[in-house]
Amino acid sequence: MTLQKIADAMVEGDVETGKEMAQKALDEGHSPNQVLDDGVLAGMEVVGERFKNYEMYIPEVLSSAKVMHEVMEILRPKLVSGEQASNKGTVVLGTVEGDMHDIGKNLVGLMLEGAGFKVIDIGIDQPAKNFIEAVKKENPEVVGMSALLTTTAPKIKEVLDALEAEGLRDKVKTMAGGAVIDQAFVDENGVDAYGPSATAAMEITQQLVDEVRKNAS
Ligand code: B12
Repeated sequence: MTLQKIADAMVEGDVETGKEMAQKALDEGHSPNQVLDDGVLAGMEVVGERFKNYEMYIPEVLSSAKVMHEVMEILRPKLVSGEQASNKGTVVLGTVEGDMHDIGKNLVGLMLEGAGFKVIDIGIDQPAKNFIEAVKKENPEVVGMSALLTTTAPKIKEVLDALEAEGLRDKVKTMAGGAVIDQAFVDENGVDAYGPSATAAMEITQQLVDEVRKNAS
């Protein structure tokens, strides 16, 4: 089945097959979301498991990430539809300091853009001061933080503390996600919302934007 072949190509780090099968899946009538969920993310799940069990190592995982990137280039125009409503809300999005993982963050950004939000992606390995700078410059309703390592999760709290210190904590809502983040972490650290997936991020962002706008009016 074509979607399975995309997942296999992800695991094998086979860019050409990945791209070919993604195009074929779309031609066969699979929706871009199906290709994403049952092809790309299904493949990434296997990669994650194998990495955890030392059956795959960093260079191989990077090859899988490359396949994902290339397939996403095919899906991007289809996921980011015409629904670009500039007034829907702005999100500053970044991976916290010391953390280089960006696949999940990029996916969240892509889906949010697709849903019509303006996304300011400040990138990976971003210290709290860079989040603050972006908030001052872009005046977003929402700040989204990604962390995938036990060692970098505490950096989320640093961003929150910096927002507080700068008197910005009441002006924005915050959300966080990534492999080591869960509802308990978010509750304990005072983040406004936990985003388990890019799909969830779309709904959460809408709720947070609504809350900020309600409080401001
Ligand atoms: C790919 C990967 C890498 C790649 C990253 C490539 C890249 N460009 O991102 C490479 C090979 C570079 C890498 C390096 C390392 N990694 Co790594 N990596 C992974 C892996 C296999 C997959 C992550 C991924 O991309 N998943 C796919 C995406 C789509 O899912 P996601 O990230 O979870 O994102 C989704 C949700 O979480 C959510 N989300 C994510 N962010 C946000 C943000 C917001 C605001 C919201 C709302 C939602 C949200 O939505 C996303 C989309 O649905 C994970 C395994 C895992 N289970 O996560 C390990 C993993 C995260 N890595 C791990 C480790 C240990 C490392 C290294 C330390 C390894 C080493 N010894 O050097 C280094 C650290 C480098 C650094 N300083 O950051 C561990 C972390 C363990 C821990 N508890 O700390 C994991 C869990 C693997 C494991 N089980 O051991 N890694």
